[in-house]
Amino acid sequence: MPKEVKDYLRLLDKPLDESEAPEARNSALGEDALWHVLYSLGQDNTHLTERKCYWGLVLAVRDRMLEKWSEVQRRYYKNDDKRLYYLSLEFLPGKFLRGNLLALGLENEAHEFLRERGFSLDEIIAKECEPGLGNGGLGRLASCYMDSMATYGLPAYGYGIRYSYGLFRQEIRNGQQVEQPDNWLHEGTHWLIPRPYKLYPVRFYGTVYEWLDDNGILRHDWRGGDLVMAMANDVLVPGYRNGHVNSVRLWEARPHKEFVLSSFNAGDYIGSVQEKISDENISMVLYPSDDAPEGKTLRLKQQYFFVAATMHDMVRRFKKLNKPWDQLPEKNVVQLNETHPSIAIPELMRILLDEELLSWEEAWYICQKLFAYTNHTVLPEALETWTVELMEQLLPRHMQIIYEINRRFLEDVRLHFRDEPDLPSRVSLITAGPEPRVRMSHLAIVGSFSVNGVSALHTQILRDRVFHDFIRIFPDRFNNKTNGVTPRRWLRQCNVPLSWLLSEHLGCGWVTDLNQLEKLRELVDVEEFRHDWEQCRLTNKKRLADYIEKMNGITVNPHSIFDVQVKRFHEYKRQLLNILHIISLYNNIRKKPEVKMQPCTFIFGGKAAPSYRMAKDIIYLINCVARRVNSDPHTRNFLKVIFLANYNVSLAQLLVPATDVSEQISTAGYEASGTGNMKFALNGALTLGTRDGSNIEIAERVGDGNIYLFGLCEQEVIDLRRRGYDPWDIYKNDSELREVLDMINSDQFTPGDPTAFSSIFNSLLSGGDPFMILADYRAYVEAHKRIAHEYVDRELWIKKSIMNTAGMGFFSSDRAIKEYSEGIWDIAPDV
Ligand code: NBG
Repeated sequence: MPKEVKDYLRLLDKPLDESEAPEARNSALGEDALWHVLYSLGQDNTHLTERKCYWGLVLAVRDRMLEKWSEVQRRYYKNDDKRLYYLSLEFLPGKFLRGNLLALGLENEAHEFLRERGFSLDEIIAKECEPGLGNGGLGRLASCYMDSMATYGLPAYGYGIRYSYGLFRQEIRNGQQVEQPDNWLHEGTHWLIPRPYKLYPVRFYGTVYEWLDDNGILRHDWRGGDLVMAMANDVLVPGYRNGHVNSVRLWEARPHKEFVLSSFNAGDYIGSVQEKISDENISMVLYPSDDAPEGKTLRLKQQYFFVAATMHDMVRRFKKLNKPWDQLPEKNVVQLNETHPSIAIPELMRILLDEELLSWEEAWYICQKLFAYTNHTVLPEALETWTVELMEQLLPRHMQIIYEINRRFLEDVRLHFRDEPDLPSRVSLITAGPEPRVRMSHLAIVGSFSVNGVSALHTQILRDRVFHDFIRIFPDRFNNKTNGVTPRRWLRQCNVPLSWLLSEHLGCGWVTDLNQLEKLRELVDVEEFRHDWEQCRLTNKKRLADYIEKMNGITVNPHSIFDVQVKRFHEYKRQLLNILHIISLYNNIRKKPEVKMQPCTFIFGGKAAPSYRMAKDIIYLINCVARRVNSDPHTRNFLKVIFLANYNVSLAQLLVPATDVSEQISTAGYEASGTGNMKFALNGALTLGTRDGSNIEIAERVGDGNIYLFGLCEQEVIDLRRRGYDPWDIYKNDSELREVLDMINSDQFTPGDPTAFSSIFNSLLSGGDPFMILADYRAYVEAHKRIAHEYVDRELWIKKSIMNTAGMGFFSSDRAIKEYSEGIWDIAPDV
């Protein structure tokens, strides 16, 4: 293909494979879109606007997915497939239109339809709104997994909550984070299919009554309290070019009674509407905390609300089959994404015991064969617990069941571990003390047949430390499933230039078989290929530079190193380490202006939980440093610091393909896996990382020479802490670092306000530096020096970049989902 044509297509962002023949259908996509503008939207379709075209297209695409979806559902019943229920309180699907067009092979047609009417697909997609129904890694992982399940053809359903407000929209005002509501449904969305007839009651509070059945067995009946209705909304998830469509069912809270008639009659109009408002509150808003639970009643209500509706749905489908109950786990498996949905275990027990009148033994046998639990964090403060008092109030029957599960479990433990009198209290589902709490992770472990971690190191830490006692009790229950990311969104969709280049040389198979990227190793020595590789990267960097110019009003040099750290703000992720190093770079340039430095653009993005003071202070520090550095005429040709507001999936899609250096610098032992690291390396960025989470596995696959690992490993972090770690020693001995810290502890970055960052300074020194930032500082600086040195050698750098992409096949979510389905779920594709 002549070069000019290639470049032209790159710019146009046109579809890359000619095999994209749309599925046979009588009418064209554009015709259907026009039809929908008139008949579904009820608008004149002779005068088209961008908005009308968008929604018309959405409905036409949806039609095609629905046809496949209903076929697939019928097949599940006909083939009597075992089904997977993936329960997650968070999903972060990103924008829908492009991904769905790509999966169905309709991108070309949509493009033409819009072009003929004077609109552009890219521009329309830029305006599409993104549902932020998750906080970060956990929610995005759930969406990558839904994509892979559909592409693999698994009989699977996602389940979650249709929050009216997703994670807050972040604005930066005077350098500080300001949270704004994310009203993503303000204009409605046709990607959600409401099912007003799929409506289940969910109970809260109330009283448990006891009665004796015909066999003299004590039975329980939970009655009274408040009822809320759960209404289904389905989002369709198409597989990639395989005619398979699954769905994610998101529950929306609806008032049980539209109006409470008695108060209405008494003239209390507001009072009667009040009840409606508080019922709907349950699905109103996503809790904005990542890696830290929010111990509020409403959060527990959300958890039970969605779990109760989901178990109801599963039982309803199972009952249609007329099979005995012991077949429930043969025909279904439930994956709990973190402990958030673990109330499902006592809820299913309640259904089987109280409604289906099974014996405890039968019910427990079923549960233990049905549930599997994924743990995503080792932070002690993030392990979820609820007070017994709240549970007893809100879910009295479930609390009784948890007591009974615990009683039987501890009896067993005492029997098998007679010489360890402390063990029962350590593994108990309920803590001792004046305010006893239910440990949700213990409930999830005891009630599941599988417990998995999300990277090799993380699973090892679960075994050695966090759940050590349980390993001995349930030796076969624990396993690892290293996370993965979908190549459809994280390469094919977000990096069109590189996708072109890959398909030209390797064919299109890599999109569903990422191991084919291995073949890139044969191309590293081909000069023309390296040249094209670099051109692709430059195209992406220019696109990002344009965005930065537009959003932040700052010009950045696309030939500078784009060094990116985007993720939630958390002390353990150590954005602070990054900014400390930037300040010292700044000092060096000012002191030695004669030394020519490789220009560098440091880019940050991410949200802090609104109540996490320290994380917000760090955002403020970065912005204050940015303001100073970017406006300093001595340094601004060499150093730029950019904070991009409102980091989300769409912004990640722009950043990932334009990044040279991916910062993955958590304190070793703290990041369960990370998935951002995978997206960057897949797109040819080089990782600067600690030996933490899946960084270790990335290094194994891309090769030690193609990644910059630095700092203490997990064991060294523990050892140093045990030996006694004093950050003051480092402060005293490292003059460069001391200067940086003293600047933070003065008004250098906040003229007139010398105490703005004293909390940060204090935490790093008198606070003992809990995340070992100073301990890793020197090693981090040295790694950066190596990077600046090697980046200049373009041939070397591009080879390393190619070797990164080549080695990332393993980190496809397709691989992860295959491992889950073979190793845990025991389900097979139905395609
Ligand atoms: C996060 C971890 C990440 C991991 C994702 C997905 C939570 C509770 N955990 O390291 O911090 O990549 O889960 O597994 O959000």
